[in-house]
Amino acid sequence: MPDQIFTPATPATPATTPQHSVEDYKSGVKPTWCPGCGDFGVLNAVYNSLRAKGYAPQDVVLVSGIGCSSRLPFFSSTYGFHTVHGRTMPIATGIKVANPELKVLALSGDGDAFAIGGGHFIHAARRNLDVCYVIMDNSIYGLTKGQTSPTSMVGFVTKTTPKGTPDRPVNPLQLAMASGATFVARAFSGKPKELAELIVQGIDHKGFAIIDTYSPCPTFNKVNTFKYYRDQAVDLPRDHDASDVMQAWARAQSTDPVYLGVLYRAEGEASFEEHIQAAHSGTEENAAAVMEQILERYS
Ligand SMILES: Cc1ncc(C[n+]2csc(CCOP(=O)(O)OP(=O)(O)O)c2C)c(N)n1
Ligand code: SF4
Ligand SMILES: [Mg+2]
Repeated sequence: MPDQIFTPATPATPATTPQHSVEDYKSGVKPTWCPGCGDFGVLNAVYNSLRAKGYAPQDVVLVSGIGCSSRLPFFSSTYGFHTVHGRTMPIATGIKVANPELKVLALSGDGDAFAIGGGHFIHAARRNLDVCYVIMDNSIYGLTKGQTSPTSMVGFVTKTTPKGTPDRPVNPLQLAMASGATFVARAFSGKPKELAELIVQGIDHKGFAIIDTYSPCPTFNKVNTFKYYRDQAVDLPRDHDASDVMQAWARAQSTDPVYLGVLYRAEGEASFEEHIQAAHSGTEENAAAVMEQILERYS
């Protein structure tokens, strides 16, 4: 069996001198979000993370679904693909497999990611697709004017649940971990500097990186406001061990407080693209050896 089928884990990104300014990543299209929307903070964090990485705009693709949050690619000079509701992951997968050199950042809402796109989310996670996925989680459907979403809390009152929803919310971090994601983080758009740093880490991570980002909708969600998250959210303790899945699970479960930062990270796993490339480059023997190595890893 060949010694080295998988590409070695990506080394930590060396400190780069940014060659671009934030202005280079702006499309010139003025964001159409309501005043005070949390998604402005996410957009700023995306610009700053790309600047920190020093990427040329033409080397980056922002992929989104449908929703207020999914408009984000319009406001960037990078390539962008505003797809179909819930189909952020299939399109990101196709782009990444067709051209693994492209830097693919996926961005969408909680409805897009966990309702109509929930099945795709799980499969992208278990394949360890090498994509960083920032979910702008406002616990509501903003674009369609305020319906209950998969992350709305029990009792949440909207037009679709006038007596309050009886359904328990999806916990995005636990869903990601249970599905096999190898980088699982939570952020808050009211802390865009920290979010930008997390996006850089998510991009640098080899494999599926999700950053569930509280991004308030002041127009339709009067409960989960900036103040609500400021009061509830704290940074992870310094001694948090992100390699300990049980510790990560417990802290993802916590509601008082809720934790911000990288809860879980598994290094060194091969990505979906690497599996595909290795299996399809070379001989039948090589493909068989790749499968043998995969089985060894997960046995
Ligand atoms: C197949 C399909 N079903 C439903 C819709 C209607 N629709 C558009 S956006 C959306 C939900 C958006 O919520 P979310 O993803 O949380 O994004 P937000 O607007 O809150 O940022 C829905 C149900 C659609 N466009 N396409
Ligand atoms: S409806 Fe809500 S999510 Fe949509 S732009 Fe307005 S504040 Fe933002
Ligand atoms: Mg939403």
